[in-house]
Amino acid sequence: MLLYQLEKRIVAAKAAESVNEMDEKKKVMLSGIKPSGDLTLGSYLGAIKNWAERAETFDCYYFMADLHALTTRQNPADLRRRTLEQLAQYVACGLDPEKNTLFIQSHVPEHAQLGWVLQCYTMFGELSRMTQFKDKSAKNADNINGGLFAYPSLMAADILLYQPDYVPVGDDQKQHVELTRDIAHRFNGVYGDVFKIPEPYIPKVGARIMDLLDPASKMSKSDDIGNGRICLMDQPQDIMRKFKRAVTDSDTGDHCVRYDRENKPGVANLMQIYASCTGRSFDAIEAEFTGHGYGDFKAAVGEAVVETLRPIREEAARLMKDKGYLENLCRTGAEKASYIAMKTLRKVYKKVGLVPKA
Ligand code: ATP
Ligand code: LTN
Repeated sequence: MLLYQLEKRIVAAKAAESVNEMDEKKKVMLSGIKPSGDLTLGSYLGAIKNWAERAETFDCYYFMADLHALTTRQNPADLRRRTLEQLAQYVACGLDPEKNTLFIQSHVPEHAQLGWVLQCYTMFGELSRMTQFKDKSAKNADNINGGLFAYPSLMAADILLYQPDYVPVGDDQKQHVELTRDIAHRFNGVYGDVFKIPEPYIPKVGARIMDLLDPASKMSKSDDIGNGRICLMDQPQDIMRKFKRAVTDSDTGDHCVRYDRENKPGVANLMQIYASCTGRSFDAIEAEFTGHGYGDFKAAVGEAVVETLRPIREEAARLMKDKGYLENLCRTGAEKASYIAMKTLRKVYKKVGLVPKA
């Protein structure tokens, strides 16, 4: 009997080992969003939706980039609320905490620590060329702080700590991931192979959802105008109202709903949103709306968005009421993340010549 139990344990241990081996072989994916505003349809279609679809095939790390949010002035109470709300929304959008490591950036101090080291390996000229820095400095002319400028070095640290293979981002963040690769190459060039060189991972559909009232600008969560963006927690009637007002063009023919990013940016954006929410191709959408005007089309897009966001809004609202669950989630996530982050930071500190703590 005893022997039988022992054999059973050996079989179980072997099975666990092979699962671990499979896990070890999984490619690593990592990304973050700063809680600088309420998450939008752009955050969902351009980022989180794609993340949720990768959990089975990748070892995934997703975090709330709260330290990054400090680069623009935040109201402390709002920042706290939004950080936890974002965690609830990650889960509601389908990021299963059992399959993904979800955590708050400031709970893993290695991000700030490696961020400093990597600032010393990022050139002033490189940081000056970053489009996001130029955009944000123009928008926050009275607060062009050092953090805003050095932001990409902290982002490089966020990424390189976990040695990911892929970093899924919208196309506005591609430049930062490319700079991360340059920083990693530079560091490895001096100290040997410390960092894995990550690839940006840009979704084909939904890579850039534009503002409904200004299709030349990205739908952004910290843009305070409001009517051109759809937030994940928006009520159905507000979503429908915003789509009704969405900017199109003066085309009136039977084929006014057609994909032409350059000449019909408003319509192209609505088609992109509709395609992302329904899984239909642009050709199928053009066929569906042949002979229809923009009124019908905008109502259909609005309804598709309402139905896409309904379960997310309801689940996020339910989770927000369970503070204990959310706190537990970020504690476990931070513990898992710290384990990997500490290993990388220790290696970096040693390489650059910092004396290890006794
Ligand atoms: P902010 O307005 O505070 O700068 P944001 O709304 O631009 O923020 P980020 O935190 O910069 O959002 O983006 C988080 C992730 O979501 C990034 O990978 C970004 O590329 C993606 N993303 C954000 N907005 C959109 C959008 N409108 N379309 C597609 N992807 C988006
Ligand atoms: N800079 C990103 C948010 C961000 C991020 C990251 C994304 C911070 N750290 C690491 C991917 C990987 C943004 O503004 N969207």
